Amino acid sequence: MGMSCAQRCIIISFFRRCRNITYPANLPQVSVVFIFVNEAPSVVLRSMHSVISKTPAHLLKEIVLVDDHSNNDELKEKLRAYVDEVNARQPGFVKVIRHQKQEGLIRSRVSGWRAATAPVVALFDAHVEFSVQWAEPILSRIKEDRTRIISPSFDNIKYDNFEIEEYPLAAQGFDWELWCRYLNPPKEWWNLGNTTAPIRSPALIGCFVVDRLYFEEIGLLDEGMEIYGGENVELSIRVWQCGGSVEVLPCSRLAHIERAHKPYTEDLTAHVRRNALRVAEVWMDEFKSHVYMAWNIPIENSGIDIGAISNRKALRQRLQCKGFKWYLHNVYPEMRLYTDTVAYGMLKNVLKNDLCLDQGPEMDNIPIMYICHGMTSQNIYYMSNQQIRVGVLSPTIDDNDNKCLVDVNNRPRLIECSYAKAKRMKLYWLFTQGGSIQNRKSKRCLELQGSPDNEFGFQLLLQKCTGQRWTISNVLKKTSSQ
Ligand SMILES: *[C@@H]1O[C@H](CO)[C@@H](O)[C@H](O)[C@H]1NC(C)=O
Ligand SMILES: *[C@@H]1O[C@H](CO)[C@@H](O)[C@H](O)[C@H]1NC(C)=O
Ligand SMILES: [Mn+2]
Repeated sequence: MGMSCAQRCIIISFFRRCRNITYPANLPQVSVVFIFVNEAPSVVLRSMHSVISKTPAHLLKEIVLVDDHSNNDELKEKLRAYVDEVNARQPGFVKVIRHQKQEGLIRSRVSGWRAATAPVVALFDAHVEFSVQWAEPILSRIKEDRTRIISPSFDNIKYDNFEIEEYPLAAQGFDWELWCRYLNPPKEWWNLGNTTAPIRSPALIGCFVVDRLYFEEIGLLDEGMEIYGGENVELSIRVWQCGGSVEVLPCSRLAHIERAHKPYTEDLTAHVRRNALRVAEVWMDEFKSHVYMAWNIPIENSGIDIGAISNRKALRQRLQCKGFKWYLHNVYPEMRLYTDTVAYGMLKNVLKNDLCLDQGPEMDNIPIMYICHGMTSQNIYYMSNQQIRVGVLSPTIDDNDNKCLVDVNNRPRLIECSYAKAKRMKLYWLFTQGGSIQNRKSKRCLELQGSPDNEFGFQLLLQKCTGQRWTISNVLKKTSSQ
């Protein structure tokens, strides 16, 4: 991530201003929980050293280490030696929880919380480095209002050389697959002209600090989630919809190693997807379709077992939470909505059922037919305004717009929808399930030319309609070509 001079200047000046803020003397104590599985021992030790040296001793009640069933013996030995040494000076200061079987990140966070005893609990990864005064701003915000859940501002520690790379100030959010992402801080925050002011945040990217008892009242984390992902989004939506708030503090900085390989499994995608569907089903009301659309899976009979969600639904009922529409409108207005989707999924020509319309090489803007794999380059969305959108669902208004299929001089091309619309290009298509795809203005049809014997021999083209037919995986409402 590159950074302009302007951003560097902001960082330098807010550090100076942050140092100038004084915090109340009687702040609540914090328990810092580190979760890990097969982390390098030096990295866990570094995180512990760092929190001890950067937190005033009277504020740091204890450190809780949660080892989610690591199979690394060196890790166990080295940690034991260090923990014994610290505890010899300060009995009980470091608590170690070892899971007898792997519980995943989500239940590991909850077991760290269960072991914690301070009024405030910080739930962090074990590959972080703290900066001076990371704790004071957070503890004073929570002391003022215990329903605030708080994230420090993140910098990156490069995993290969441990250099710290400063990141610009950001709020935290997610896309429609519910992967987390950084967001530009909201307009109201910029308008304050105070770079040390708290940044209202739609979500948390993962590490957070919370009042210990409030966290329980609000329902901890969704322990029905497995392995990794989605829990941070679920917590954030829940806290907002049920009366609390989430914020990022510019004056509390944490550097975090963005690892090349996450633990647990090679590919976390299936776990994130399952957990995301739980969030969609419990919290997102009529907008849950967006999560299914983004993952390109059917809403009914998705074939994915998301486990029981009745407890989480009962929690929502008990806490009398607001709806997701309220959240989108009031907390995450940057999110793009796709409520006018008519059909979505993979788009196939009946001539050749194993090829799918695909956005092709990212920079080309030329759609192709490619072996069906169902990943985001083959996400197709047919909208009620008769646009055909191709590729990943653009999550927020600050991201590039979606690409639309356009007839450009008789050739199929992909062009940003808003641009194509502004330039009055040919971006509207008549289509019903199992029918042709015909451009409304040029009257040409999207068709294949080539031999069915050679799977790569097919060309995608626009031509005088010969009656070729197309199907899309999921139809949401009755398709209309009026
Ligand atoms: C720091 O605080 C002092 C006294 O409150 C004030 O005079 C000074 O301008 C402040 N400095 C900055 C950089 O904000
Ligand atoms: C800026 O925000 C900080 C942190 O909330 C606050 O202490 C300070 O008073 C604010 N400064 C101004 C000029 O409002
Ligand atoms: Mn991490």
